[in-house]
Amino acid sequence: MDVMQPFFTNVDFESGNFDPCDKCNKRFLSDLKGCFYFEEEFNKELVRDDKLVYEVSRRDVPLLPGQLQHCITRIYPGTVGGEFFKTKGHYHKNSESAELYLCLKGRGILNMEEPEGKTSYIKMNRGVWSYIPPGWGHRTINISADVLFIFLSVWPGDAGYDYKTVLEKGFGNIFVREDNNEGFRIICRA
Ligand code: S6P
Ligand code: ZN
Repeated sequence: MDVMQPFFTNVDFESGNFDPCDKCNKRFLSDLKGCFYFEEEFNKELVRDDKLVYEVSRRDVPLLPGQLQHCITRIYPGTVGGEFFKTKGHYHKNSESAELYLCLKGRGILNMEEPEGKTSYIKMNRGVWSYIPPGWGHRTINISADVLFIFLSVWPGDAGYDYKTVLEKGFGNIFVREDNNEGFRIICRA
């Protein structure tokens, strides 16, 4: 039987550079259709400039129980009508799969929601290591006006993704910029 070889990745905490990178996914505004609260602003922004919103860099790890998927996500600063740039967000298909997020740089929010509608969020800055329990949908948000938000994730090999539920139901809490550019406020959709 073939034995899987140990391996490592070089991670630059400042830039989020991930080397070697087996899969690098770039998500542009056009990939986030239906994710932002201010739809009219989203459409206008898209015509102006289909900006890069975030990038995910990962190694190839078998999608099997016992394996650990891991990656780096870099979310750029920006807003759509005041709502901060964010990831698409997902539940894990295997709802028994938890996940860990460690913030390396910047200021962000880990926004979570579970199927009954309970909501929770954690403020992330360098050194904050957050635990997403099984069953919670999750999405991350860059709340800085000018700095990348970079975090590292680790999750079970067989977790899988469910993007559909988040796209159809959305999340209850929407994070928007305060007028003074310093912080955020929350719009509750429910
Ligand atoms: C995977 C983990 C992260 C996200 C990444 C992008 O379980 O939660 O690696 O995939 O932050 O977010 P999304 O919602 O586009 O997959
Ligand atoms: Zn996840």
